[in-house]
Amino acid sequence: MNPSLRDEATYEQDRLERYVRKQEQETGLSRREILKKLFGASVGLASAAAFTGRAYAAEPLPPIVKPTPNDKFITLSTNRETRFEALKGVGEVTPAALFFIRNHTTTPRIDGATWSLRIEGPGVTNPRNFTLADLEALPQVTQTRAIECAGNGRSFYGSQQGTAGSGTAWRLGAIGVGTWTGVRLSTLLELAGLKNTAVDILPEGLDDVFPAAGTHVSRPLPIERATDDDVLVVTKLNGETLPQDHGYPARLLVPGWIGIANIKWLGKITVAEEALFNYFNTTQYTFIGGSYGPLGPSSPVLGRQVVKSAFELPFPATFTAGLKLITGRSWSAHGTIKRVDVSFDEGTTWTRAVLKNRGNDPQGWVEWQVQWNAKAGSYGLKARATDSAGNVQPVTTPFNTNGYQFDAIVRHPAVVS
Ligand SMILES: Nc1nc2c(c(=O)[nH]1)N[C@H]1C(S)=C(S)[C@@H](COP(=O)(O)O)O[C@H]1N2
Ligand SMILES: [Mo]
Repeated sequence: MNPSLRDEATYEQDRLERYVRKQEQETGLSRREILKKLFGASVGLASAAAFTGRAYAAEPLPPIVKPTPNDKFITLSTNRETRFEALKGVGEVTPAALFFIRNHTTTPRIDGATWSLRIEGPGVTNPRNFTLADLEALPQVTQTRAIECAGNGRSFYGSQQGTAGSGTAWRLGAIGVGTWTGVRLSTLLELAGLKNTAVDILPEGLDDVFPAAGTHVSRPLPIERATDDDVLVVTKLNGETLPQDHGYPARLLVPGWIGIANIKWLGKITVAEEALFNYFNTTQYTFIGGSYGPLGPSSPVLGRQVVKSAFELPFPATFTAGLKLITGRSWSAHGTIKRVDVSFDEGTTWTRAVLKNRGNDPQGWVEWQVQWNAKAGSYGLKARATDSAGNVQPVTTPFNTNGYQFDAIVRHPAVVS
């Protein structure tokens, strides 16, 4: 893997190149024609690089609306990673101000008063629009659940396993646990006359077309999952209006599934009577490369997330010698966390951590703590979680090209002086 692919801009460029090559093969169109289809005639046609550059240069809006100060967030191109040390002492629910942001392009500025969500397609008999007032008049459900990027932990493929995955180089802060309020998607689908022949839905965001995909951000979702009781169209985060950066006026919430399933700024949901494929469940968000082989019809598509743990410490951490109360969080999309073990000696010996909110929400996380008598030296701190389904964090995660779902135990460097 070319290490420069870890840089976001290079990565987007690489994705665009891959898209263009695939289109050349599939459609027989020339590079020039494909780029023209993607970007229109007004943009120079020299190279994909020129397009990406121009597209960003011409964009007048900052990609993110809310303040993301450096002591709380790490800036990664159009994205913001929550610093885990900023979560120390804040409780189970991530405040909106600290919630990580993953934007493929730019937060759109949408007027909730004129906005509506369209549900249409061959899989419904009664295509219709829902305004914000329509949504708020329907029965409301509130649940505390995580949203976590599929690439959370990606940087550790490179730093721990020596094979960098391509994409945003997150450490472990591409996760937030919110208390979300909204309407069951199944309620909306029923009102739109859901047919029993429906197979997949395609929820689409109102943010800009993502150049590498040639479409709006949109991730196909099987109707079986879409109609589960925990899948919501949410309009509130932590009891407040959904913040602009997190999907205002409405976003999808698909608990336990990779972040991309939780489409922000929902504009349209198409219900299809066939399986749907686009960039977001083929080129991206599938397991390819390494032992998975090249992209093809049998490439595994990502769905449910994995088990992870993180220390609420700066990375790397520094201490003065003495007795320390070390805190962290663990989470699993497969249930609750039953047990967390922490090692201060590179995994030779382990201490069982005390879990704070035992019986934590499924697909939320558990806060834990453990005492450490820190003596001068350099250390690798490790935390290993076990969930209610019996999943234990492994020592390594098999490589995949796009660096998804790194669930291995992370070595957190620490220096005690
Ligand atoms: N419309 C739209 N929805 C989107 C995205 C996006 O760029 N556009 N990013 C997805 C990804 S990859 C993730 S991880 C989550 C991030 O949600 P957050 O920014 O609210 O934390 O939103 C998902 N939904
Ligand atoms: Mo993501």
